Amino acid sequence: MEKTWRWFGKKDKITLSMLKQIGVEGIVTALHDVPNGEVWTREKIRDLREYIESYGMRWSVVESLPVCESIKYAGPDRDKLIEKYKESLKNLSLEGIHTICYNFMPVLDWARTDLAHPNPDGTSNLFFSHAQFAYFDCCILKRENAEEQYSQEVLEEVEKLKQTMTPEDDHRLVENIIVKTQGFVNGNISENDEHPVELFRQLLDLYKGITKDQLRENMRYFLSAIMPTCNEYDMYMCVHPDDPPFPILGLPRIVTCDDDISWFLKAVDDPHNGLTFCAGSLSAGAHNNVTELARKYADRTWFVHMRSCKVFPNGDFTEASHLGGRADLIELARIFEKTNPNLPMRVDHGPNMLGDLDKGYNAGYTFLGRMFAMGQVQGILATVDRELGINQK
Ligand code: DNO
Repeated sequence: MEKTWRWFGKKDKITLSMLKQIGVEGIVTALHDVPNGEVWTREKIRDLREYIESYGMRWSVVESLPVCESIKYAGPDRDKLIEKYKESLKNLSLEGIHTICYNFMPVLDWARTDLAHPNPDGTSNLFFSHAQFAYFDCCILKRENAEEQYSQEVLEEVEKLKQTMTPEDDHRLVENIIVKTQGFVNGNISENDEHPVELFRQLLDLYKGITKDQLRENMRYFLSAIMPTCNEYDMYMCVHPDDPPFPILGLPRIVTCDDDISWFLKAVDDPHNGLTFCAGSLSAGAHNNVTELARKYADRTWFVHMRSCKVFPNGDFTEASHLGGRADLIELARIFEKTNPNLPMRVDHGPNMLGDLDKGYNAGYTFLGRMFAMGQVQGILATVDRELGINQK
């Protein structure tokens, strides 16, 4: 696979010359300064592409070309926004970029409750706790009837949290769930918003009463509308699985498991409609057999996130070592190398280690942690390639 790295543009503290030194071949990025829903112009795309190329790398994948909420909940302006999306796709193609990662998660792109959950070895990882999330939902957000969605065990944990959480803890939880994990991925809420919880409530209201079937239908509508453009300009759309891969906040999630993946691939049965195989997101659900999913969907996968999660008996999960957890990254490397040794791959997140936390990197996107993971994955790939008789680049 092509060794790529998510880079957040010229303002990223991690520079392209640093990445060149650690074996990165391709860059995964987006026009982070263009507001959601606006057309990406050829000039802006070209400027960034040429900058990346001046460091001897290529712009391999766009992550993400954001799909506006209004397209997801079928707002009155969705057709207008879809036209703009098509325009951006066309401009990217004319600049030689053909792989587009996006997601169809309502409101919240990805969710974690703890961004520095300590490991025994002194590193820390991103973590998701059902009890903390339920506490956020029921006691901070105060979503109507939220309690109905949680098990008795989780609600008992929430009661305990009510006794122990300080205002500072509440603040940190809000930051973790709706600010720090969202802003930098072109989310709806940024560090500059003064009332993130209020804003978040308004966003959730947009989806009031939406069912899984309706959300699926909205995804089918979007994909069908852009497919002629994807065909004409050879654009490979790859949806990112929902992270975590189960419903949260009373909202449906539609890219969480075998049945969901099979549904959206068939709903618009065109090779340009494909998957980002995020082993991290998929392995966070105990219902997923990640290796089987990779075997089944490798031929419609256009981008891979090599990451693994450990799931605890109560469903909480932590981001594991790239050599551990539920996703067997060695077997996944075999499957994807056999299917297409040029498939772009990134290690996704890495642990916080050796001072990463003091640097203020985006949550999950550390330098040393990701570099360490990248070294491990490079080793896996070199071994698998030797096994398969594939020449290393
Ligand atoms: C988080 C990421 C997501 C992902 C988007 C793709 O680290 O996996 O933000 O980039 O959902 O649209």
